[in-house]
Amino acid sequence: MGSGKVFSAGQHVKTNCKTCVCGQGQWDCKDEPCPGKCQVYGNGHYQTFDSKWYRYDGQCQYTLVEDDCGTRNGTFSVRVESVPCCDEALTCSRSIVLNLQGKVTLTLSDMKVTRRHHEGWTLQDHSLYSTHTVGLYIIISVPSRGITLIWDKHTRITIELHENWRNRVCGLCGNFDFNEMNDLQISGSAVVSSPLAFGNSWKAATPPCSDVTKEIFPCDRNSYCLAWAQRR
Ligand SMILES: [Ca+2]
Repeated sequence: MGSGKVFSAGQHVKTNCKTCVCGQGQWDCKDEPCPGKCQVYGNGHYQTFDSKWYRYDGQCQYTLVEDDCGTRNGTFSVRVESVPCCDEALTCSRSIVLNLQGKVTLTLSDMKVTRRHHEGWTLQDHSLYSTHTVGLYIIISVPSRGITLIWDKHTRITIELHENWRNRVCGLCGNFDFNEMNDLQISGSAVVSSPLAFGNSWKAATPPCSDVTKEIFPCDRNSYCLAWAQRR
């Protein structure tokens, strides 16, 4: 594969969403669906599934991604909330709430995962998700739904979705339709707006919480806090 490494026949390699098998001195490659990846880190830096970058620094709970999108028959949602620190203008960590089919709620906060099972939870549902610690990260996998959450136990959260979710999700992570131009769509509307109006529209209904009215750049504030927040 051009890396100078020697592979033996039958060996598999995955690269750029292709799976290649070594056979008879050449590679036989098949395209595999590329998962979508959305991430949030630091003081509200976002990259959507369609690779749109923007900044939105709100202190409420927001929908990062869901498949309800106004249909009232959603099967999962991921909500995030910044946990402020220091002079209260910077984000120290994020608390993340994953709801699966209304059956279980997993809350990632204080460097750990807590779970709450709801009515309708059965023993068979235990295989719905798995939780692993890999190095500094906690990884939640929901293989049957093609959903993976990777959390660094502080501010960085990455969500990976199988390509089957293409154009079937919404939230701060965008709609995953491979077009970054339409990612900042206001909740419940087709209007594309500024990061401020867009971010505010994805605020969770409860508890009550104010809109962000102006963008705050952390460098304007306390330089000690900025350095501290970046280390986290
Ligand atoms: Ca899009």
